[in-house]
Amino acid sequence: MVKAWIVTGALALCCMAAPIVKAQQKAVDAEGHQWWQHAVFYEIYPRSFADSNNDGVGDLNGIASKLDYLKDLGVDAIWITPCFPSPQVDFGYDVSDYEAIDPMYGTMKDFDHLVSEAKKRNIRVILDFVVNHTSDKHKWFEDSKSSKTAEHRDWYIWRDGKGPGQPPNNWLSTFGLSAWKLDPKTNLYYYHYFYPEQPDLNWRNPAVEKAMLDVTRFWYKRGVAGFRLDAVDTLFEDTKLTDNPVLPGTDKFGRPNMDERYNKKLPEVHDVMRKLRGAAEEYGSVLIGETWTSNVSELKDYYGAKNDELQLPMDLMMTEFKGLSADRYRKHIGAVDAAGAWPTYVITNHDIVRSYTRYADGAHNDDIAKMMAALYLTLRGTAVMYYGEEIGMENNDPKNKDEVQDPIGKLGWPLEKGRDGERTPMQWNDGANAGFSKTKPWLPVPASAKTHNVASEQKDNNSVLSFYRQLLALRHKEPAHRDEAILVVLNMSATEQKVQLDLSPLSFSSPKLSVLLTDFHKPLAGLTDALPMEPYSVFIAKIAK
Ligand code: TEU
Repeated sequence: MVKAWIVTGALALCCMAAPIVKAQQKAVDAEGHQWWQHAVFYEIYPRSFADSNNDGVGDLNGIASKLDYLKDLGVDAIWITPCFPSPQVDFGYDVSDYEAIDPMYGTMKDFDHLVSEAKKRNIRVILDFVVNHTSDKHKWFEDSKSSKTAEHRDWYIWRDGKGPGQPPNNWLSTFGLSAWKLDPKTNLYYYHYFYPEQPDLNWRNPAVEKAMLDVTRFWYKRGVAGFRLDAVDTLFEDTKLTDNPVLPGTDKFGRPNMDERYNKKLPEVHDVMRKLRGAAEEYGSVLIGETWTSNVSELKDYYGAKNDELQLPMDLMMTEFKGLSADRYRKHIGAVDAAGAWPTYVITNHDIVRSYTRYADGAHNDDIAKMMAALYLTLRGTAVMYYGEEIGMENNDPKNKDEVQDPIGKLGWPLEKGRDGERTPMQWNDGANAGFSKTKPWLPVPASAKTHNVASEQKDNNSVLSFYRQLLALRHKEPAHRDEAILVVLNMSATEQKVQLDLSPLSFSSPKLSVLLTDFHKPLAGLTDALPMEPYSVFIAKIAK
């Protein structure tokens, strides 16, 4: 029976590693926590959140118009994925100017307005910093490719091919092509880990480092509270260009699998993290990392040996778990917690199938969504939500190749359908285009928008949205400091489970429980006997000794 349970308790029973506290980072509680440790971050994909000018694509004024909704939901900070000028090959992750706003999203004035309106509601704004590559239309790259002696030539990775028609080595782009593209102007190849329109910057060049650190300062001065750093593990490549070992099998693009040992996760990444942290510290800012790691030890490295790298490297490992196994989650969370740093939990984002769709069993979908919310939003650590999770938005994958927008979906169809499905418009109401826009949106809304949308769910006390709001309110109200503990019991199974609450191993011999939140369909009779946990349900109580 116990196997079906995850009992995550006691936010306060563990101690955390002390973060570095610099002059500008003010503690917000007696335990020395910073604001970002208590915070819930909310990721916004600006193309898809709210369309104020009805052109089918979301924008900054759209986001500003929804700040009251976000405040009411209980969000402390928004992370906006790239809203800078971009040819939009990778929907903004191909930046052609780091210090401006793409006109499709508005103006710098709109951005300043968003930051100041957010501030009035005590919501911080985090931007997305694409550190590994620029767009091929960035002026740095345009100059770089113009000649072998151009000022910016060495800002990117240029190499000779091995021979006629042969790239410098066997490295592959994660987006389905070779990682090298021959540029006819100078007859040399440039390296791109992502699309060919996203040439990798040469971070071994101090001029690149300086320019990029200055970009962060530009935004900190405008009131940005920090950055989410994109794809940090791809920053460096082996200078000898050693071929990657080929592994058995093929990937979803039909290419040989590779051990990306020579072009990913090189130790130099950590030097850059330290430098970015140095600049962040000048402004009391926070750095969140897109840190894809294979294990907890790798994740731990991103905090820095002296806590001098990322404050919030995202634990993305849970997003790769298949199915719901209490045992697996319990072990993982235990290991992350035991590592001693401050965890950052995530269950989905704009690159990953929506959590609602990933966990749905067809019979308990909303209950599962609430149960997963209770999991990652009550753990000791920071949580990063993805827009629409709070209303149980599901993936809406393209039905055929012609509908696909994300280039990897076109390249890899049908094994790789691309990421359109998890990027569809936010569902505000049950009207046309889910209330996102008066025009046909850039991606279609699913039929489930009729039931899963903000307006309908606000009226329903049992909706996923109502549960998220209560959960976030609780999170803010009940920090579970040193002498307190909160018990969180989750049933990760499809059958009812009875739990004998024996908290003596946690040194609560005769605990008094006061119920804070449940999502039971039947009222709870009392707490005298074993706790009857309905399928995929949540029970949260305060424990007093
Ligand atoms: O993603 C980095 C990354 O390697 C993956 O998440 C990748 O997008 C996914 O495996 C493809 O299926 C970041 C951004 O989050 C992503 O949206 C960008 O496309 C990518 O960097 C390039 O900037």
